[in-house]
Amino acid sequence: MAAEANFDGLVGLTHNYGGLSEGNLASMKNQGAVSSPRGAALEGLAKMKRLADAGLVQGVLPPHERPFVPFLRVVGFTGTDTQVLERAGKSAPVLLLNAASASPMWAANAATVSPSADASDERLHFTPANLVTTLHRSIEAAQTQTALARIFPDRLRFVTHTPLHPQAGFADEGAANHVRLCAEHGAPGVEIFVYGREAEESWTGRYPARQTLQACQAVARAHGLNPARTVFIRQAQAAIDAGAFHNDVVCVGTRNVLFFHELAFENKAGALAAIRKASQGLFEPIFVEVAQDEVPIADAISSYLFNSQLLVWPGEDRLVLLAPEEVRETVSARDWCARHVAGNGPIGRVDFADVRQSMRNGGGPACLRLRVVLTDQEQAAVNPGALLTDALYEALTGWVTRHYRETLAPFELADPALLDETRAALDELTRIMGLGGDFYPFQRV
Ligand code: SUG
Repeated sequence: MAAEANFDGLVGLTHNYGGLSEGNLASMKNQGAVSSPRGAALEGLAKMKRLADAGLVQGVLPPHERPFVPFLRVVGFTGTDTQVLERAGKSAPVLLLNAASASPMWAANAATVSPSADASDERLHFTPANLVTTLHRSIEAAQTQTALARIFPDRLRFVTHTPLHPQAGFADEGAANHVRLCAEHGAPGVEIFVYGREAEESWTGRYPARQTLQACQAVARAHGLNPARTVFIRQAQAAIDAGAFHNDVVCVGTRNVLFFHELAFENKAGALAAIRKASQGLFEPIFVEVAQDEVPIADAISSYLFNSQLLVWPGEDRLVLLAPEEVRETVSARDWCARHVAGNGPIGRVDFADVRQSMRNGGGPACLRLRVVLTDQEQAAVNPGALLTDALYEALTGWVTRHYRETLAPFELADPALLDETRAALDELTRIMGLGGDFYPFQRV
């Protein structure tokens, strides 16, 4: 047996609105707003707990060390850690914002994952995303690689690759641009990689295209995927221009169901034909397309209808869509959901999660999780400290309540007390989750 586990990024202590992501409309709009790190972390934990309580396998990916002083040293700041922080805060506040983002919370960008059923060596493969398009996210890959290697330690079953070469031609944003369809999670599937541009092309879009075809091909090669079961699809430039900075803002799929907006792909007919062809003999794909007339792309992007978790829910025949609260508040998206559920479509229920703190940075329920299909044996080989039990949930909510600030304004990121608070908290977290006392760079000096 195999199950699709969701590993959610635990929101870090520096969660803030830095306005760092060009083309991510929510991030741009909320720049400078006061955030609630504690509220954000508790919202995320509540979502994890809901899935665990329903009987789904739920994992946790730890936050990264932020503000990340080693990055500030690389860009020329010197002195004690406190001095580095103060100097950066005074003379280069934007660099400090980049060093302090809690962006690793969006675990869909942590890595691309291929289940063992798809890989030629029958191991489960992870390629941490290099995230080179944005400065603040390009800092993530090394720690993500460490985290995956600690959480999935068994070398006979799991492979954590080195991130792709960190250059624009290999720009990679991980599972946010990757969809896997299959008959059952444990059966061989079709892996769909969605890219915005090619490495050599001169990009003329309004906003950056964060994923290249060449990055997708490199990941598929490294994972040993069957070329006949692998599809590369180009994202529509119109979608990126409208604010779909990742494909998962306009598309999500699970099992044999692909749920997407009419304007998601550059050549829709070609994309669907390629998926049909790659699925032959494995399963019949079901396409649930939402027309521009029903939900205009601007509504899809502001509500994050497609950035929902599409789940095989224990005890239910049809799929469950766990959508952000904002879908309920957007008439076109809400009405579409009501019509679909009332019909015979593959989605039988739409439920809502309040992840507003994350949404204000452009991160919906689906951004917050990395899906990992695990066979029973693989699940037994996962570091148990990273799997959400009632006890871990209690420990983490207590830890958040003790250590996280209620509010945080971007100018407060230079506060030396914040650095001490984050380090004390993360040090304790490595014990709670059994990650080892040398998990974070600050623990190794
Ligand atoms: O990469 N926001 C993230 C949101 C990631 C959403 N993930 C998926 N779609 N899978 C990003 O743009 C904003 C940070 C700031 O502005 O402070 C940010 O990084």
